Formats: sequence, structure tokens, C-alpha cells
Amino acid sequence: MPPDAELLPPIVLTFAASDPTGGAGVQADLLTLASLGCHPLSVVTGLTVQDTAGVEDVLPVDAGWVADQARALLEDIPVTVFKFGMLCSVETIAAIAEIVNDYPSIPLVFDPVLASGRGDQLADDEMVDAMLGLLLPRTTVLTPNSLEARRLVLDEDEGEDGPTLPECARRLVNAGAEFVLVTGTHENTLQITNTLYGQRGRVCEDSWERLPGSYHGSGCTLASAIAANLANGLGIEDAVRDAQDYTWHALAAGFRPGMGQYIPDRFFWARGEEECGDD
Ligand code: PXL
Repeated sequence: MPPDAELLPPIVLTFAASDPTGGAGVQADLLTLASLGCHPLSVVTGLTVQDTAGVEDVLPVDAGWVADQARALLEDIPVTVFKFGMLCSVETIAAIAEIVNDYPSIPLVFDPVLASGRGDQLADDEMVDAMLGLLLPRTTVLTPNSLEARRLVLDEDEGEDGPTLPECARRLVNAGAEFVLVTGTHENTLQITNTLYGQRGRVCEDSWERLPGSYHGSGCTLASAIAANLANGLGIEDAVRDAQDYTWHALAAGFRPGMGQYIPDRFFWARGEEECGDD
């Protein structure tokens, strides 16, 4: 007997690589999606060797295996939203583009992971080209930080500074993304300003107190929270705003389990005040 969709929690399928620290990657997605009331399905695109300071090595999962994992799930379980994180190879990008194109009505949140917080390169130029050509036309919300937005649209002839962030967003929308949320953590500003762009330019903007720590997995948390909020039925603007609020609270309650970056606490709401951090 097929399942009664009414009785299911919203189901989000994430394609992401494993981060054994639990800070970023598929582990971050699982924690965030579960914390926001969704059931996560996860297709692992690669393994990493890393600690809370940085990524030492990446082992991509064979693209055929990525595709087989996804097809098996999609033939069995109704997915409400797709989420993409670190994709690990051009072959995997091509394989999952083909798969999600078979499900055109399922919204897709795409976090274009290009580098770790420390700056370790996690995508080469061929992967960037494949993301632009194959994934952006299928993307509902793209969530680059400002460095990723600039690199995605980089034109060697444009000199030192490159295009402004609104211009980057315009090009990403032209490349096919329905909405682009450019996050401002890496900009030299007192507060952090995140701006949502759509077909007609800027849609809305939210500013947040800049927290003092350096965090591992904030981008994965934000993109997964947007995916969860969409799966829970929110419209784009509310999903994006509530996801920023959730992420800010997860970061504010973050903890430092090792010698590197802080990790967001996606279950901050489940812990007592006294266990939630340092004050
Ligand atoms: O934060 C981006 C990210 C995503 N996924 C994996 C990662 C990282 C950053 O280190 O390791 C697996």
C-alpha cells in the first residue's frame, strides 16, 4: 500500500559530502533538517578527511553510485525539496542534473560549495562551469557567500575588484537561478547583510549582528534551513528570512569542540540555557 502523504513529515533530499566533524556537509544538513521538523534523505557525494580547522583530503563517490543512491530513493519516497551542497566532481554534477531534471516541480536549494572556511579549494574551474551550465537553470534558491558569488561569475578581463555583488547576482539569475541569496559574512562590514535577489533585482535584505567566532558549517546550516522552511510550506521570502534567524541562533549557541572553528548548535532549542554556551 502506498504511504499516506498526509501522515509523513516533509521530506528533503540532500546531496552532500561527509564532514566527520559534524560541523558542515551532510551531517550539518541532517541535524538542521531534523531540527526543523523534516525527515532528511541523504545521498553522499564524497568523503572528506578534516578536522575543525580545515579539509585535508576529499574522496569523491563514483558518479554512478551517487545516481543510483538518488534513483533508489526517488522511486520509493516522495521528496518535497532538494538541497545540494558539496558535489565533488563534474561527473556527479552531470548525473544529478539529469536526475533533478526528471522532477521539475520539486524546488531545489543549491549551496555552491567552492572552498572551506580555511580556504581549501573544494571545486575546480570545470566544476564551476558545470554548476553554472547544468545546475543553475534548475535552481530555485542559490546561496553563495560573496566570495562564491564573485568566483561563479568571474571574468578574467574585469580587473582587480570584479563586478559588484548586485551585478554578480544579476548574472547568476541570468544563468538560470530563480533566486540568489548572497550572504555577507566575508564583507568588511560592521553587521552582516544578506541580500535576496530575483528576476527583477533586489527582493529583500536582512542585517544581523556579527558574532565574534569563526564557524564551520554556517552555509550548510543556512541552505538546509531554507530547504526545510520551503518543505514546511513557507514562501521564498519567509523561508529565507526565518532560515537566517535560525542560523544566527545556531551560531550564537555554537561551541568549539576542537582546536579550530566553532560548530553551530542546530539543536540550541532542545538544550537548557545553562548548557547552551558561555553566557
Ligand atoms: O562548508 C562547506 C562544506 C560543505 N561540505 C563539506 C565541507 C565543507 C567545508 O569544509 O567539508 C563536506
